[in-house]
Amino acid sequence: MKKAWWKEAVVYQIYPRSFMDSNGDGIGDLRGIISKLDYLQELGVNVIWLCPVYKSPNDDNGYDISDYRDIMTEFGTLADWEELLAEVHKRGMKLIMDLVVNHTSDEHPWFIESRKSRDNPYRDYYIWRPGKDGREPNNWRSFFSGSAWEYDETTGEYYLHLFSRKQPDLNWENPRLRAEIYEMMKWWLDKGIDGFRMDVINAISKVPGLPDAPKRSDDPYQWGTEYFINGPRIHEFLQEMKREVLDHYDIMTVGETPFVTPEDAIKYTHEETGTLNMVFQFQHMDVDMAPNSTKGKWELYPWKLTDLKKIITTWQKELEGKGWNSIYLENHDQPRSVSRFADDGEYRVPSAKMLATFLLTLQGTPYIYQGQEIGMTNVKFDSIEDYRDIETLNMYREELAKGSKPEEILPLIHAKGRDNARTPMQWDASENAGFTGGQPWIKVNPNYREINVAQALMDPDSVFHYYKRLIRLRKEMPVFVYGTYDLLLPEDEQIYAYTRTLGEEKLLVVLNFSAATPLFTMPAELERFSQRQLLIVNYPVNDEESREFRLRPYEARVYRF
Ligand code: TEU
Ligand code: CA
Repeated sequence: MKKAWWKEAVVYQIYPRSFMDSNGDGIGDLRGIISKLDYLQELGVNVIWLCPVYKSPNDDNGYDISDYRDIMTEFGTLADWEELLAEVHKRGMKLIMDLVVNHTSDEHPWFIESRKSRDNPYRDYYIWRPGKDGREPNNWRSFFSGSAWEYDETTGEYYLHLFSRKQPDLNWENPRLRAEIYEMMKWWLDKGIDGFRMDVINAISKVPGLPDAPKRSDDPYQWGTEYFINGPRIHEFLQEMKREVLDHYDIMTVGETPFVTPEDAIKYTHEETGTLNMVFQFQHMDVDMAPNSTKGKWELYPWKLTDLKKIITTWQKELEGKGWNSIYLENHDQPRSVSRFADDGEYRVPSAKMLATFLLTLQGTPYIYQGQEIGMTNVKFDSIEDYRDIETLNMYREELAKGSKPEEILPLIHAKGRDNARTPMQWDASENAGFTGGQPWIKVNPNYREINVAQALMDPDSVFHYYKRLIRLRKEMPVFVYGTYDLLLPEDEQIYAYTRTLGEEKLLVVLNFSAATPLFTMPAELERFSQRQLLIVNYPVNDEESREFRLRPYEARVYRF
């Protein structure tokens, strides 16, 4: 397997709006991030992924871009950004930027032109179609509820928007558009950034003709994913991007690619023939979604550890030696992992450490989402008034219109809503968690008095210090990065155990995903090793030498043989 800096990296994801506010307007900003770089350096991460900071009317918090070459006014200026990049590099860290090119804002100058007339030179930058029998051109559903088409009075046609109506999809069939995107990418790369995270990049090629999706539910609008996910020209477009842009820089790229299988992911990330270094897959994020459901993420479904193992193991084994995994348990679109996959109450601290162990001992590049390193949890606001996320608010309205009651919808939002991950970063126990001196744009999680960075830095047994130790181990021992993964105990519903092997070196990872105390027995196949060392554990131990022991709730151990 080839070595690469981006395989050895540990990435930290920043959602700027909620990270740190430097000027008291209640909104996180670039100077706020600069003030926390020492903290990130102490944690030991070496790449920062910055969610969009470009000019945006913020219909979808920066994922609706109105100027690709400028900074959102609320976040600061281009000069602040240049300083951020320099400060990141000064600390030996790297910076990757979000690249959102499936769509722009409807306030982008291209779209303002495009909607003016049917023969405007920018018309073909977007996807316009006439209506069909007085209705939308097809029955596709938007990710953010309702139709994926919006009627525009000026020219009497509809435009496609897979996300909000303020996020019109770009037309990648148009070579002039593609050339403009590549120029824009080079503009940022020439400033010295270290790569891109590419937003829904596998949705940019749509099936010509944009056919209706099969009717799978009573809804008037249906998921049309088979007509735009991994579409017919996707690899051609990415090969072109690679040739024109990516190949000319020493950078890392990660594609956000919903609905991909391992087979698809290998095509994207293959060491010889791929175009991206790695992708974000979503199969493990769907483990708590009912099979064949038409409801998408908005339902409660109890997940099973054996299902999670199957998914992760398939990805670990399928990509081995061919592509490269990215490993994540949460991000700005997902609930908090400690609430979702473990226990955010009595066992919050061991749970968060157990999940940290999982994240940092799989094969692939790990991504830590802001706040995960202190075990931040989901939030339960009582009223829809306190929510800000467009996906959540649109779903709420749609469900109300269908006759659901608020008390039926709120539990779904508490479990799955994107705002779970978007409450402000909890820096200390002072008002508003030290995030802002003003009124935060979204309420802080009321648990900030116990869960915050100041507390975590002071307590040597905190989740933060555990992450720090794990990150250091990963840096020191190549087996964490390059070792092959092999699953043990495939049928166990409580214990997730696996080995990692690189030459003569072997790790054994034992994770208790339950509040029970199951018995663990050292696998016979490891007995040939004369020496064994407990590298890290999230509880005090006095049975380091035992071949058999009871795991405590959410206990995690990593042994080296
Ligand atoms: O998300 C793309 C995506 O697939 C979403 O539908 C995701 O599955 C959903 O948010 C889960 O609830 C990316 C960004 O990460 C997201 O923040 C943006 O809203 C979206 O693209 C549009 O740019
Ligand atoms: Ca601010």
